[in-house]
Amino acid sequence: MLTLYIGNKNYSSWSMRPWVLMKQAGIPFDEVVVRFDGFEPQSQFKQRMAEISPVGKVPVLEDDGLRIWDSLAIAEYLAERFPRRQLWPADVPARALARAACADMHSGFTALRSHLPMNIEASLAAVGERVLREQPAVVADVRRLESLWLGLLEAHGGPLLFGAFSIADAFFAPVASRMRTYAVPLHPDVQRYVDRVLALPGVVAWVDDAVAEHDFRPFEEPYRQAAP
Ligand SMILES: N[C@@H](CCC(=O)N[C@@H](CS)C(=O)NCC(=O)O)C(=O)O
Repeated sequence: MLTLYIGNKNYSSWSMRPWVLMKQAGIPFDEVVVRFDGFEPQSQFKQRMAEISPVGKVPVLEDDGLRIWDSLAIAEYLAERFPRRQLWPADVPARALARAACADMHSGFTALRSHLPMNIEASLAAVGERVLREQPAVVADVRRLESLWLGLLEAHGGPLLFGAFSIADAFFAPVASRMRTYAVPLHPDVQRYVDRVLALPGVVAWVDDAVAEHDFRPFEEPYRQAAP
């Protein structure tokens, strides 16, 4: 049995990716939530994660004693372990582009990630409007995402980035959630893609759990002062 170690569902965008991937692909697993109480070395989170991962971060996937850290490595492992689930596109060029898109998300879009952190239960339209007004780098990230998604949707005919659900959609699911939280205005076709991602059963299941968490973590909250 697979075990996935994750952080708080409301905040942990990196945990969301493999969790959604496995749920959506029908891969059974147990989850262990390691609650965020801070990322200082003395925090319970870091002390617990130090026992599980060499980098002390979530997510970590455990399979029969093997522990894999890092969301992208986990996705690659799952694709190899469950080849029939076709987690990557079957076509070689499409697969290469799907990997490029995931790697891009994994290492890029830093302005968007830092100014619009994932906060599933929150509705922060006014913050989104202000950030887009004051942070040209965030606008540039959103525009680049739009053009990446539009190009892939057009090339593969939708409804998801590579036609059927793939790792790429799981990797962009936290971004789709940010678009909703911060009410980011989007090209209509991009908005439809975001809505489709947010309606995937695996994403809905994660969002439902996140909303039920009721675990306000001040250090993850640059924009809200107190629990709703
Ligand atoms: N590149 C890593 C990033 C993992 C990551 O940064 N996870 C956050 C939670 S969403 C974390 O554990 N942070 C703890 C820390 O920064 O010490 C991945 O893709 O898994």
